[in-house]
Amino acid sequence: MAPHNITKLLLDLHNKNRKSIAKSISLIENDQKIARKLINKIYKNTSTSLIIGITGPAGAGKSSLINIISLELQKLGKNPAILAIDPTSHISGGAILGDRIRMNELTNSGIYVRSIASRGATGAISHSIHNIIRILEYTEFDPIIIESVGAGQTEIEISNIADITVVVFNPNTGDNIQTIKAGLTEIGDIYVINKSDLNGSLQLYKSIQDYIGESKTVLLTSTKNKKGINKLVKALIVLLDTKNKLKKLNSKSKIKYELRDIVLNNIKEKVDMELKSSKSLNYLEQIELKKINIFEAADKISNLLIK
Ligand SMILES: Nc1nc2c(ncn2[C@@H]2O[C@H](COP(=O)(O)OP(=O)(O)O)[C@@H](O)[C@H]2O)c(=O)[nH]1
Ligand SMILES: [Mg+2]
Repeated sequence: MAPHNITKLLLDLHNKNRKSIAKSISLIENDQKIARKLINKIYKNTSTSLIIGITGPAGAGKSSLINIISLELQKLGKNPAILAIDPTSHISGGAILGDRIRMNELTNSGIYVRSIASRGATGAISHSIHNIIRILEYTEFDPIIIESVGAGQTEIEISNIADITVVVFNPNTGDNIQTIKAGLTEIGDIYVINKSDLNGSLQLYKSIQDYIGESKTVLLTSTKNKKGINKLVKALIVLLDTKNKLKKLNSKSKIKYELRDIVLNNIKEKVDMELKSSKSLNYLEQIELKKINIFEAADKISNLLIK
């Protein structure tokens, strides 16, 4: 992209032009070099919004909840944007339509909605997500709501990015205390048992409440019957207010997380390059011929990197 086009893009972004937001996000997803140029220009006006992460198993009702919550937050004067990370979708975007359609009623509301494909490549999404957030911060969306399937199913750990993490369960997907123990119980600020209109939800609610204890909010909701939504919105508003004050305190650990991610990515690129070098290919042959063992070769290649 020519420099004058970046200038134009920046100007459009400054004017909160929708197309320029979409274009910037696509750039971030597809062209790291230009993305970096763009982010450099806006960097000083970012880190300004609160991030709400909504995670939980597929089918729990995350998208349905976000649909309602974001409209409620808007009624209360907030200016939310939504990012849906879909681990099943590919760059072509076919598979993200499900979320698009369900979130359709949002399109006339002014709420910005975008699905991002989580690609297989390690770090790809976590690498771009911070910069996508920056674009939305620059265009003054706040809060930014991120939907992701958790935990461990996408390579990003949403709680490392979000200021507020909401974990959604439902009685349908066979969630029980066992699956719940597997990682999700540590990260939530709010726990939601959705589909309270279905059998088994109350039991699940009680066992999660027992397990989590009094320190965190546990709520029963139904997007179908519009039950429990008000309580959820209220809990979010309270957290948004408190986190706003705490945000400065938290930012160091978040910066460290992203910094580590960028450094790891840089190193990974170097490793991939080195493994393609003639020296490395030579070691590969020697390993195959059992002339050298794999650990010895790995040490030698590592030393090539460090020098
Ligand atoms: N019975 C019932 N179904 C719901 C409720 N909330 C969502 N669903 C349905 O559950 C399915 C998955 O919802 P979705 O929001 O896409 O879940 P996600 O995968 O977590 O984003 C959809 O068919 C929804 O219509 C609810 O409160 N009650
Ligand atoms: Mg969804």
